[in-house]
Amino acid sequence: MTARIKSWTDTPSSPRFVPPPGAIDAHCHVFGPMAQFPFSPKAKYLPEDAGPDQLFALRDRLGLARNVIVQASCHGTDNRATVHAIAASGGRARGVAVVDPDIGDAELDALHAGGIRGIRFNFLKRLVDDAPKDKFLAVAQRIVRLGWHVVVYFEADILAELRPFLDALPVPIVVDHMGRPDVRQGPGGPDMQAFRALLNTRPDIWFKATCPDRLDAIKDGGAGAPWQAFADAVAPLVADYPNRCLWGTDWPHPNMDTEIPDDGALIDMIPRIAPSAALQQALLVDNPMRLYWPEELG
Ligand code: 0GY
Repeated sequence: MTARIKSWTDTPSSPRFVPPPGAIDAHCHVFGPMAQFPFSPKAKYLPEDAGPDQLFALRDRLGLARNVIVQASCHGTDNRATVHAIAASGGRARGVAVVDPDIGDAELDALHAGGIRGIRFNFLKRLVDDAPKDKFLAVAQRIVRLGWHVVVYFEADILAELRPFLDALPVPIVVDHMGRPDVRQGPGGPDMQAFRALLNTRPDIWFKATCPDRLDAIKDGGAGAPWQAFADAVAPLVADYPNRCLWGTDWPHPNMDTEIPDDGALIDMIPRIAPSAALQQALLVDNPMRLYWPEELG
């Protein structure tokens, strides 16, 4: 393994946009600290420590209220760092785990008690060695009783191949970064059309309108911030599916060792994909509350 990567900035700009009260960062991670929570031997990248104190300081600085911490691939199926961060949040974080599909029911119950509300299936070959669909389906059956959902991370070029698997999932589905469409194709491009077709297959598929920095990167031919291609492609999706979208920073931006995004600029993207107060309230508060803190909604 090579040197540890630092993928975030310590000096984000101060955003102009003020999120509504109760706004939730529904896609972020923690790394370590490594001395306490070692990374997986199978990790494909080795990050510097990015622990809960840093995450919650950023939350406050950006005007956010809560976090949904998604287990990052560098921690494999050892969810201790994620659960530790949730415990440190004083009720202001919940999480999504990555589990060995053979996990026992008692361990699932313990994760629930620790604030986990979903499991993540990662199909990116650069991040994981294998993604066994049959085992994923079996463990998905076993989280039905907990009221959890699955978070699925895939790239647009395998969406067609994944459709039977997604159709068979017995719980709600949240798609990371909209399945990584090529936003430069525009809002009506083939990737967005395919993703909309997926959303139209069932009403319980949600998406994260996240990562302009990944999907509209300068190195891939994008203009960089202000990420206009992302705004053009994603705003219509949020407008058409206002009750199924989530938003997050993706801090500490795993693997973004070049073009590290400015978290303040990510906050200022929000009104460009959700221009009205009603859309902002749905994207940032009401939708993630329904998935992660439903008991508070009565
Ligand atoms: C993301 C994206 C990435 C990494 C991970 O678990 C992870 O390591 O999710 C990526 O490299 O695209 O959502 O954090």
